[in-house]
Amino acid sequence: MKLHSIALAIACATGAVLFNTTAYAGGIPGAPAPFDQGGVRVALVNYLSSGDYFQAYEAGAQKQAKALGIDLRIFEGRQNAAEQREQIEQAINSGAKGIVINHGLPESLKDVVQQALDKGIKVVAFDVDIDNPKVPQVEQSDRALANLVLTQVVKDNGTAFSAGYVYVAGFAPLDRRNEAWKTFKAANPQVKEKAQWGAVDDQTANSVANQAGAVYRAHPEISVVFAPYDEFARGAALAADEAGIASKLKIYSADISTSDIEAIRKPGSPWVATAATNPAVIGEVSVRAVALLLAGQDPGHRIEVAPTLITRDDLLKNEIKTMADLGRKFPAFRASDAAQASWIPQ
Ligand code: SR1
Repeated sequence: MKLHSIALAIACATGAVLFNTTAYAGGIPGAPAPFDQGGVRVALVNYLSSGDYFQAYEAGAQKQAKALGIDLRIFEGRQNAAEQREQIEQAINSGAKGIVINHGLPESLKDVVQQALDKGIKVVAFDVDIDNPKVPQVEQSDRALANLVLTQVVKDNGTAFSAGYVYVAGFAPLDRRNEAWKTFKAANPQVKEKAQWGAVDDQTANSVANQAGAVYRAHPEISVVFAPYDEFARGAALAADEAGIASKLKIYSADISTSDIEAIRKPGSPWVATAATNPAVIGEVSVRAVALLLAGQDPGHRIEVAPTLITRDDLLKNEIKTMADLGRKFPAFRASDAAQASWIPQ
């Protein structure tokens, strides 16, 4: 077996994907150590990898890593807390100087993260609260994100309606969005939540669609669905189409991707608004944050990227059909100045 095939076989067995870097493999002229030499090893350990959001996040992380001359090893997420712990241990033993943790269950990660920190490895967490002052937290201002889209809910539907809510507890961004939803309901007592459902698995949209079909049959009075994760919204919309009730329902979500844009733009789509950042930009920010730590610089403890509200009308009026079109209209979808420094190449 050739060396490349052996490396590939190991990567498949461990869930790791290896990428060679080229852009600044020999180091960035004028950058602080260790980036002046290049070849800095960093691991990205995911809890979830399926779905548009996480694929775009990984692509953004890879792009920024390449620009920094980082040798990024990506561990695929399989919604398995024990496996994610093992992957972090593998990252520690592989000589990684930095680790980015993307989602996960805090209780199963805190001690293994401490092991990494004790070995001098720098750690950044995206959307999982490691609760450690040494671990910067990247997030998308989730309460603001939920409030943006709930403001649109009121604009479109007023403050008296029957709602369905898609939620799964235990994921930091969903829990933060849930706080905003609870506050919203308390402030608007005529908003009646008739049903709550949800699933996060490797087929999230289909699982949510199956549940939503039963909910719509049991509660035909539901006119608004708050589904603050694009896979949730995709499932809620699929079930509405299948039940033939798309024209009576409005679905509000979080996140955006080219295929989400296509689904929202579809004639008669019940999915009418979302609040989102560009997940590729969040991946870039996460890698820059760990790079700053490695260079002895401070990215700050809370690194927030502000979301933008996008309505179906915005997409149609501005002929936005892809994420690239969205970036042309909204600069926040092109780049973020979070965790930036003059020596970091874009
Ligand atoms: C299961 S958690 C899903 C969320 O994680 C990211 O924050 C995305 O915004 C997505 O909505």
